[in-house]
Amino acid sequence: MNRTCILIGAPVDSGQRRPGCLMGPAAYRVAGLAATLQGLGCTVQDRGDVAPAPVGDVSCDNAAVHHLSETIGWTRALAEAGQAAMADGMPVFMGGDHSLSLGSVAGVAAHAAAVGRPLFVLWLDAHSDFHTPLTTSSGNLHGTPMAYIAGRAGFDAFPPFPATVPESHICLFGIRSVDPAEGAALYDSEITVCDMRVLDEFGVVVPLRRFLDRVRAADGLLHVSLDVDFLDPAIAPAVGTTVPGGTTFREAHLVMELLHDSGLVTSLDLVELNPFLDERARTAQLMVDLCASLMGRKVFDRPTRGFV
Ligand code: EXY
Ligand code: MN
Ligand code: MN
Ligand code: MN
Repeated sequence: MNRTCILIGAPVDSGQRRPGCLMGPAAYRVAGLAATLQGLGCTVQDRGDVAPAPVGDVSCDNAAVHHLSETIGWTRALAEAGQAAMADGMPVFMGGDHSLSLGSVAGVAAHAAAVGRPLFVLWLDAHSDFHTPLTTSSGNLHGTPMAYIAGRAGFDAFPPFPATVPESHICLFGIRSVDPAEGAALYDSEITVCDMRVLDEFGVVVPLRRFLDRVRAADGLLHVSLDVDFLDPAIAPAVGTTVPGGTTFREAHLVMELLHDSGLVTSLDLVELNPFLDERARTAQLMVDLCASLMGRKVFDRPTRGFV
């Protein structure tokens, strides 16, 4: 795993209607994300907050969609920042709502294409985020990035996605809220869906290892998108789209620990933290601690002989 972390502030609030996600990057800084990663031996560069590129008026055929130009502006700016950061280390996008992944993954995909390596995406989320601007009824563009990344139609107003991620390279993990239009599109796709039913039945280890084996076999780059609502609301209340029945504290840490052990992760989104909804910063702190597990913090540095 690249030990140089490039922090990129993405105070994006345009992809949904409840204000507050724009405070996310500041909360991660106050919660000590940089110092935590440095304490684990990482080199950390904080490149500050990105600003959206100026975009004129644009429209789409769905009147429910709001803040389209602003979201396209973020997509452009974050794709550029992300592609540049990939050349220097592991970008960590501090959001910001999940519409930021329209840009972050576009930048990472452009880099992957330039270096000739396949890109894989692990989506840790309660939601599938598989709407297009034409199918969303909420009009909230944070529900669309997965469809953009997978090259679905309906994103004409957006910059063309640089290199579509094949569906067989995408894994949705932890999902438990899928709208009918998303479900129909997913049903006909080759995207791997590890919903909560799968995780209840098999735990997080087996399904995650299977996906990671595919990444390794293809010598792929791996982008991880961590939505706060992947976690159960009882441990992570600071998100506007809570869904009961999420992953527990230990399941989430175990996912991060397995990702660390794999050595495969090359970029990371931290999305949907709304510090205005937090309780004494416990969600922000948990997200920082999950990053620490991803970068190698261990409960105990046990000998490799195992536990028996
Ligand atoms: N599917 C719902 C919608 O499209 O409005 C909810 C989307 C929530 C998206 C959050 C970020 O994961
Ligand atoms: Mn606004
Ligand atoms: Mn999401
Ligand atoms: Mn979500």
